[in-house]
Amino acid sequence: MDTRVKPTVVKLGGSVITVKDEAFTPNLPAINRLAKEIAEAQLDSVILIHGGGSFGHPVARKYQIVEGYKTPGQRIGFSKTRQAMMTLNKLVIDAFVRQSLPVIAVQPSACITTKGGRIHHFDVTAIQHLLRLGFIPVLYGDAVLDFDLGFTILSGDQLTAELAAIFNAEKTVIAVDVDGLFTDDPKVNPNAKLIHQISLEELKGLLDSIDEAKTVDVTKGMRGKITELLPAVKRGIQIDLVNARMAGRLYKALKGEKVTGTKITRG
Ligand code: IP8
Repeated sequence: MDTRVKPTVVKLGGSVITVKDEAFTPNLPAINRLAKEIAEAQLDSVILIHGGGSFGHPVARKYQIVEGYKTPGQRIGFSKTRQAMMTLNKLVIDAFVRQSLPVIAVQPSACITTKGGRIHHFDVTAIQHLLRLGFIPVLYGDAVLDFDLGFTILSGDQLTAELAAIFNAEKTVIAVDVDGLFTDDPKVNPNAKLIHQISLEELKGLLDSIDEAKTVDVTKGMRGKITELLPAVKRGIQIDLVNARMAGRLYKALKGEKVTGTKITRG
């Protein structure tokens, strides 16, 4: 039990672990492969977070959970959003246990309260204790209680940045369904180039030009993702964006090997 080990924070994007445009459809081969890649990386300390994909987002959108409590009819939507996330979380947990990784689900809505959509109170006692014992805490974007809004949606990305900062992460790897950040939208502009490395300053300039994902995400696609991650970068935590649809990229990023992707650094 070594309390000095800095954890690696890994976020598995919902677009990787689910089939994004088919409601409640997990991408089980991807979940199993990613569990295997993380197991093979043999890291000393890991915190895992996953997104909502086609589980959390469609339900949250239908009941307008991110906007907060307005009508009693939304309450069942809050329950269903939480239930959808627990269902997806169970699939993730099952896959990791099959790889003999000691994962423990930590329910974000039970230890986090937000204020105006931002994390306000976060009881990390259990996560701290789990890490000390060598477990892998697994959290996820969730429907949470909010001091101002009644309730809202906490994105896995805000949670990732917060955990990386609180636990002073060794590094943070974000597994997405694209190769990384591009100079322009590669689907529209064939001359768009992958940015291999970018500093905080350069990133701020680029942010305005990043197109919002045209998907059912209630937590705002790529621009939202990067904006959420900025506080961790500001604290000097390196962020690696890799395409986890491609076998082996997450593994390489975890091991610090040369890999196609975008490295975001403070300096
Ligand atoms: O997919 C949001 O988490 P994200 C999860 O990381 C829900 O943005 C409940 C929609």
